[in-house]
Amino acid sequence: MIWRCCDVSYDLSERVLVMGILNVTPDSLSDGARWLDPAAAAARAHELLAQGADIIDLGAESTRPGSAAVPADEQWRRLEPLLERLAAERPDAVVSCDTRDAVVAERALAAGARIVNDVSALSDPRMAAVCAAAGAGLVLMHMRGTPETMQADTHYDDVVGEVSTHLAERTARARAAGVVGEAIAWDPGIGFGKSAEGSLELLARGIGPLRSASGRPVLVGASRKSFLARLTGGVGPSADRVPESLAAATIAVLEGASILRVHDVAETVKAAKVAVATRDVQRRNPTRA
Ligand code: HH2
Repeated sequence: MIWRCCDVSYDLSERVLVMGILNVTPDSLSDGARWLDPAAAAARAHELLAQGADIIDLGAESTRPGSAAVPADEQWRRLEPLLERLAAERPDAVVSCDTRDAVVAERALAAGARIVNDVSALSDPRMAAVCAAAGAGLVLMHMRGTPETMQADTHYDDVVGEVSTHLAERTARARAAGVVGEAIAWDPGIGFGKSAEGSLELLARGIGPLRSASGRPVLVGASRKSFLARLTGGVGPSADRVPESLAAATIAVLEGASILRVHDVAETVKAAKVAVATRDVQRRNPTRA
């Protein structure tokens, strides 16, 4: 299963990619306000790459529950100096831009990003054409509503089926605008308009069906999310959720995920190695009843 991201192609039949999160926002859930200075953000990107990140996911807009949209110009003001530095210092590094705005995606791709991570799965009508023109990788994530409204109703009769139907419809839209199938990855959108139970259900029994339904790699973003703390009684800061996040990453790989979007890269790289080796043994020798 190939994932095509501009001039980079990943064979994700067996390999798992670790995508390191770098939010240049004042208010992101876990790393808000830490990387507002472009020099500090670039140093963090270098650190994530040294820890084994395959991709750096740059976000300039928090999408935590209840958050308001950030204007495209403000997103770009935050992103531009960092993208410029990375293009100069590490042109080989694969950068993804976490944005819902086509104009931001377009500028980021022109500045060297190779992937667009769209948590709204094409809410901007120009987004698919922008990605198609650049040949960019495109992550289509499921969310019901917007970050501002998404937790108002988290009921689903069949969360896996509804996510799958929604992403299939958005994939058809992307393909109609010229995005090649090999550029697309699916993401169930853990925590986006989901109850803690819904997020757990997607992790536990959603990944395989989404991968089969799409024939595309599945990205999972469970890192430090609150549904994990609900399971462990954790009330502390999200940075304390590393063990929970590693457990979720391991489960995601065993369930068939190909891309892990995480804050704790060094730890996840190791956990993913164990999970991938385990999954390979399982694939070669399926358990007999
Ligand atoms: N989760 C967040 C942001 N972007 N993108 C994808 N594809 N999948 C996710 O699960 C996902 C995402 C939210 O996490 P974080 O970046 O830590 O927080 P914030 O939105 O507050 O910046």
